[in-house]
Amino acid sequence: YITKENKQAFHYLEKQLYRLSRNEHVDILVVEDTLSTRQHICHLLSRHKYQIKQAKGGSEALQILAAHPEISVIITDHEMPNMRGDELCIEIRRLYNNDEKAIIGISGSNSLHISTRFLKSGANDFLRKPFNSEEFYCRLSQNVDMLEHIKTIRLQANSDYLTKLPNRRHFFEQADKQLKKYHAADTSVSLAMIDIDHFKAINDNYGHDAGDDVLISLSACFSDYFTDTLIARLGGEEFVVFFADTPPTKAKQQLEMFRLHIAKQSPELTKYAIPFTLSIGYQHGPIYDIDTLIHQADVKLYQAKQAGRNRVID
Ligand code: GH3
Ligand code: MG
Ligand code: MG
Ligand code: MG
Ligand code: MG
Repeated sequence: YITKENKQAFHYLEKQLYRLSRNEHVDILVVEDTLSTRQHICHLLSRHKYQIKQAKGGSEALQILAAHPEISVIITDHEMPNMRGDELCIEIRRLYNNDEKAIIGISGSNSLHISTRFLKSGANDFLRKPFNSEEFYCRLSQNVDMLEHIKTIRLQANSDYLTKLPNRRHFFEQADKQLKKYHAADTSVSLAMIDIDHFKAINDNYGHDAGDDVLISLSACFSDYFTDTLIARLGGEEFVVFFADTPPTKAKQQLEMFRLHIAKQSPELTKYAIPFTLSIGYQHGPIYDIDTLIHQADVKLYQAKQAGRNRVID
């Protein structure tokens, strides 16, 4: 029978197994000038299935980091010719935030100040050489866990839970950036507001779950019709498509094809075979203020509703 102890052991094993399969996608850079130490660390890393890159010094490390953005953890020695470990930390922190890369300093020096120096320079953790391999693995995986948590939280903060589309927050942040970029390049942008027709009636007739399914099914269709766009669920049954650098004729054509596809295929797309249609308001620039762009597209959307729904107004 299952005791509390072997339940705990099982849980621990499960976690270890998860980490081993995860580590195959974790890229680590080892910066160490002493060959034997470098080989030892790489050996430990490969036993836990991490992906490994190596550098003999700071400048080589920076080159490798620039060429391999997938590297998420840097393990660096302190005493190295040309650049010390703490100097490398400062340089890495100038270029990369600590929510995207973790740094673990290592040193064989007896000085009590090395760990402080590392931490003050932007390192997340420190190990004194020679180190216990279990401690090495623990500190490393805790740092990888931390980066993973940040990634998950960021993704959750930016996506809509129901449809998995980018959410309102993500949309406004990104649209603002893109507007600035395209304004600078003097390229005109455009935007479409998309609203499901009589959605309240769908909820009333088929139930809230069926309504949810309509939202999910519709959301899954966007990527088939729009490329190079920023798509988001703004709220309720309202979606936005931001076209950067798409000529208006092409954008309108894509919207019209999307509207037609939904009008024709919606019963096949949804779990409960629910027919539904879309009203779309399209506004073309040059407008480089997101609120104004949305407001203008909203006016067109309102016109589409007034004109009988299931149409694009530009
Ligand atoms: P119109 O054609 O004028 O747009 O009419 P409508 O019924 O689509 O618009 P209205 O704004 O009256 O109703 C929108 C409905 O969407 C009301 C709200 O309960 C429903 N709704 C909003 N968010 C969700 C959701 O996440 N799931 C479901 N199932 N319904 C939602
Ligand atoms: Mg050294
Ligand atoms: Mg409405
Ligand atoms: Mg609606
Ligand atoms: Mg609405």
